[in-house]
Amino acid sequence: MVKRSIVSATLFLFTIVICLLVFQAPVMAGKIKLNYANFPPAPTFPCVQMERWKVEVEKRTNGQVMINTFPGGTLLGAKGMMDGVIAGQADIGNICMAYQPGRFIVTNATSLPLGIPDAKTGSLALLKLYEKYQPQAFKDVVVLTMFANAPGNVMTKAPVKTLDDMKGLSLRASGGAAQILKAWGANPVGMPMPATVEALQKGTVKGLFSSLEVMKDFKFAEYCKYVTMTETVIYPFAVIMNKQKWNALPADVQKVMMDLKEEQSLWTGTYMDDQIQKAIAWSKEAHNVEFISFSADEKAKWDSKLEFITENWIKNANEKGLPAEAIIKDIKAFIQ
Ligand code: DTR
Repeated sequence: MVKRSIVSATLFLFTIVICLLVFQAPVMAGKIKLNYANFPPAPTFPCVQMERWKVEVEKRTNGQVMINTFPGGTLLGAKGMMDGVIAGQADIGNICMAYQPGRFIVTNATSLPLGIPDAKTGSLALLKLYEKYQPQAFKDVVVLTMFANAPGNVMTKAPVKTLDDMKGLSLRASGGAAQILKAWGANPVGMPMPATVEALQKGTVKGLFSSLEVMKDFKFAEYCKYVTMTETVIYPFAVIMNKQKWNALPADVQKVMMDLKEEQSLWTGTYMDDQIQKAIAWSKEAHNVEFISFSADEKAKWDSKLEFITENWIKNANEKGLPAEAIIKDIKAFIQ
């Protein structure tokens, strides 16, 4: 009887240990926990790439690292992201550099009207530029990857076919894009992307300027029945990590993250370009959106209005002691 009880108790304990090992293994193994902050809502491309990176890092470190993701500004918002990561409020964060044109002068050169054709090209050109010039703006963080959205287009409630149609039109734009809309005669209104839904509903803005995946991701196609294909400028993004947290990581974990740097950039650019195609098809089918393309003459007219932007950037960057012409030349070469 006593022998039977001992056997049962041993079996019971054995089962518990096995269950704990099987079900708790990832938790127990996840010795390093990192918080990753992001500013836009979960379904948008900056957050989709964040989830992909989390999965890859956890997998490639065999559960040694656990990443907790915070989309939608739940840990840090767009403007406070860089300083929040430097201060350690989040271990990792995603910044849109174009929201702070004066802070990231070198990398923001990729958001000049230089003819970057898509997100994949933009993402890799941006990363190459960063690697070559190692800008001072990033001296207090470690860059985990960089990527870009696709070129911006004008999404509106009423059709825009010529520069005359743009005159005085209130359009949402963020960061450096405001001067583009101004140069085209529109009235740029700055606001975060999520606030644009309400602004379109209330009529405070008559449209927006951004990459076209937002037609689907934010359902802007419900309000904007017209898209003018200006195909102008990308926005550069960076994923940055707190330096102390980085220094505390084991070398094998650091290697996993560094090996992912370019791969993640390429993955995100490719994902974004794909989303653009899906958003265009969905906007046409589900919401009957009309896409307006320019003749070569009309396109030249719109582009010529933007030439001063690159000229001003060169002047400003030269004054700051940066090799402005070389940076522009490099971006053009990277695009090729
Ligand atoms: N065009 C910029 C950046 C951007 C493009 N798509 C998204 C989605 C979510 C956040 C930012 C962006 C902008 O208009 O903010």
